[in-house]
Amino acid sequence: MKEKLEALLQGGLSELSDVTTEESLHELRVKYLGKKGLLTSVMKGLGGLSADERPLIGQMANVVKAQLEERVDSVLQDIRRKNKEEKLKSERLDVTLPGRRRPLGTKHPISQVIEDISAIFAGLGFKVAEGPEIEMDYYNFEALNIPKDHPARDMQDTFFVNDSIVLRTHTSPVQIRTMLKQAPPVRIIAPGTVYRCDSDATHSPMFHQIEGLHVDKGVTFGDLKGILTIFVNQCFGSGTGVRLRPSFFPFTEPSAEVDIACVMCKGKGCRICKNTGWLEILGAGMVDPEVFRHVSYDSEAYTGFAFGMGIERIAMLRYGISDMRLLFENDLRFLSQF
Ligand code: 2NL
Repeated sequence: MKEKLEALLQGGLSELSDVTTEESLHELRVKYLGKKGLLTSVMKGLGGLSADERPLIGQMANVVKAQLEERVDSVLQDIRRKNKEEKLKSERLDVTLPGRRRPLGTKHPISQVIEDISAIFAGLGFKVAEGPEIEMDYYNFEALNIPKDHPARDMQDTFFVNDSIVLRTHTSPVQIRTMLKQAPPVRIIAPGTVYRCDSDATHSPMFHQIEGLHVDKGVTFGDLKGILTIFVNQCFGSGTGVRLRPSFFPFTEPSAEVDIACVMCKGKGCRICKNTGWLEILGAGMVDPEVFRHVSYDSEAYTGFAFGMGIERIAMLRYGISDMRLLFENDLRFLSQF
């Protein structure tokens, strides 16, 4: 029995030295020290021993048991320590690594141009005014002296919500609303989205405009020309040529169309300016007394100038964009260039 116990101890110790997991350690403990384990089955032989051998072997069995238990405990500590070390190693985190950068967005070229133009006019004392995009026919047409038989009033050109409500076709109704709310002097610009029932390579059914209005005592056509010249020089570069041509709008009298020297060829003539050397960028004029009558301004006491320009056209000239549709497709390859 002594030999059996010794063999059991050696076998146990050697098996324990190869154990690497808590599960297999548990299996070994059961195999050697469990209720139906190897040590128990050796102990069952105690009954067959003589009275003087029994205590000696019994004591020896207790020592073997204690040694195996001690070893099981220390192997368990080793396994747990090793597992913890590995876990810490695999979860190691370098807090000094730089973070992942999110790509930054950019402003849409239309927004950029609206902001830049607004800033130029802010410097000239103009306040920004806004109004609804769904507008009364009265503010969009009637108050602006646009007669009932005018082509702009046709279903072909205007989006009608119903008989008396339209999607605004220009931002002029914002200025009408402003004049109805406040007495002169008025010095505002009205940037915003407008709608026309038209869609092809050069027309979008939704586009953007900035209009300006200045009403006070003694405002002249010379003031209009002065303000527009300053604007053109700040927007397209100082020294940019400006010319006014006579024109007609129902809401201004006299009216003019404003050209700038071609930004591409500087007036020499090219494809962009169709060899004229000039680019039309806005319309303007002195506010028609009929408009003042609709907002109850005294046209004997007050005069005013107004102007309007399309943002898309200015953005295209400024950034060299050839097709207006690019501005509305929201293709990031295009938009991220600005
Ligand atoms: C153009 C021409 C223009 C106006 C807009 C205006 C507004 C009021 C009274 C009088 Cl409330 N006029 N606006 C005046 C002249 C021209 O726009 O070609 N726009 C793209």
